[in-house]
Amino acid sequence: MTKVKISSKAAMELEDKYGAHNYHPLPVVLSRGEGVFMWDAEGKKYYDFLSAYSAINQGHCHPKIIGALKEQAETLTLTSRAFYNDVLGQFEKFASEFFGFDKVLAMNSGAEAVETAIKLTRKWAYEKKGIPENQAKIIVCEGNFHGRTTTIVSFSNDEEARKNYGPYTPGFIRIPYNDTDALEKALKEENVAGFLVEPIQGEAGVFVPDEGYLKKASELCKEAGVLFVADEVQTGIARTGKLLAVHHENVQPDVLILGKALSGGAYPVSAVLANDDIMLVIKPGQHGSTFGGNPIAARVAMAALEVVEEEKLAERAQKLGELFRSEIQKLVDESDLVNKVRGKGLLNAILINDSEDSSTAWDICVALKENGLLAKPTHGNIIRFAPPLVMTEEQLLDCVKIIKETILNFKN
Ligand code: IF1
Repeated sequence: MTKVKISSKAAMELEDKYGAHNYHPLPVVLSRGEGVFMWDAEGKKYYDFLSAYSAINQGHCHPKIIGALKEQAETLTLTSRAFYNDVLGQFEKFASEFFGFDKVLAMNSGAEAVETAIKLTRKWAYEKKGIPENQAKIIVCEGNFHGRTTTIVSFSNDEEARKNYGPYTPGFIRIPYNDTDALEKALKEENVAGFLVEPIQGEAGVFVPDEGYLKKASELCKEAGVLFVADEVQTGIARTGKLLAVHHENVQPDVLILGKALSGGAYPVSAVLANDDIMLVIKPGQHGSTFGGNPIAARVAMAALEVVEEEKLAERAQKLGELFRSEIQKLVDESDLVNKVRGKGLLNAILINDSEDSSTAWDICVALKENGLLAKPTHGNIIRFAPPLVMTEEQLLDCVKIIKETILNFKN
C-alpha cells in the first residue's frame, strides 16, 4: 500500500487510534522536509528549530546523503555480519580517521550505542583492569539522558523515564553534573570502570557545564585508570560549534558514542569508537546486531560526515550560535517571560519564567508553530532551539524575529 495524501486531522486520528501513546507531539503533521524547512499536510511551511533532536544537522533530505541512500538501497541493503560486504570496512576506516580512533563498532540507535559502550567498559574493566567479575561500577550524572533501554533508565533519575520499569540494572553510581569534586570522590570507590557523561546535558535543558569541567573530568579519570566515556549522540557532529563538544576543551574520550546526525537523520546509524586496547576486548560472537553497520548505514554515514566537512558545519554552528544567543539575550533583557538563554553552537535553550509544571512553554511552542517555527519544550519550562546547521544567517535572523514577536505578543 503506497502512502496516500491525508489531512493533518486524519493523520492525528490514525495515530491516536492505532498507535501506542508513548509521545505527546505538538499538534502539527509534517509531510515534507527540505533543508531548514518542513511543510505540513496542508502545505504550510515551517522553520525546523528542533532538527529531530539534533539528528538533522545537515538539513532535511540533503541531496548528497539521499543520493547515497538511494544508490545503496538499489544495490545491496543488508547482508548481516555473517558475511562481509564491500562498504562497511570503508566506513570503519573513514569514521576511525575522521574522529581519531583505532576502531568503530557500528550499531543503529543511540541507545544501542550507549548499551554497547556500557558493555565495552565493563568487559574492559574485568579483562584489562582486573576488576572482580560482576563488580564493575560506572559513574553517571544526575539529570542524565542516554536513551530508554531498561539498563539506561536504571541509572536515570527522571521518574517519568524509569517508573515501573524495574527491576533495575545495578552497577551505577550517580553524582551531580558539572561537579569535579563529586567525581573525584566517586573515583575513590572500588571497582570503578568508567564515567559516562554528556558533554552538554540536552534533555536536562541544555545544561552547559563550566569551562574546564570536561578537561578536569577526563584528567581525573586518567589518573584513576577509569574510562572517560563521552555520549555525543546529541552534542556531536558539529552541533555545538566543534566536530565534538569535547573538542571545545581538547579532550579525546577513551570511548566515544555517536548517533543521530551521524546519518544526517536519513537512516538509523550509531557507533562506538575506541582504540584497540579497549575495543579488542570484544571478540567475535560477543556483541552485534542484525542491522549494525549495514551497507546503507555505512554509505549514508560517510556521506553525512562528508557534508559536515564540505559545508564547514561546525564553523557555521559556532558563528550562528553566537549570533543567536546575542539576539535572544536582547529578548531576555526586554521580556519578563524569558529568564535566560544558554547553549553552545546551535544547541540552545531559553528558560521560561514559569513553574516547571506550567503549560507556558508548551503554549509558546504552539504559538511559535502558528507563526511558522517548530520547537518543543524539554522539561516543563525550558524550550530547546536547535535548527539544522545549514541555516543561513538571514534565515536565522528571520527565526529570531519570529521568536521575539511570538514571545513579546504572548498572552498566557
Ligand atoms: C526520545 C530526549 C533528546 C540522547 C543522548 C542517547 C540518546 C539520546 C545524549 C538515545 C536521544 C532523543 C530521544 C528522543 C528525544 C531525544 C531527547 F528528549 F529524549 F532526551 F535529544 F534530549 N544519548 N535523545 O539525547 O538515542 O536511542 O533515541 O537514538 O526518546 O523521545 P536514541
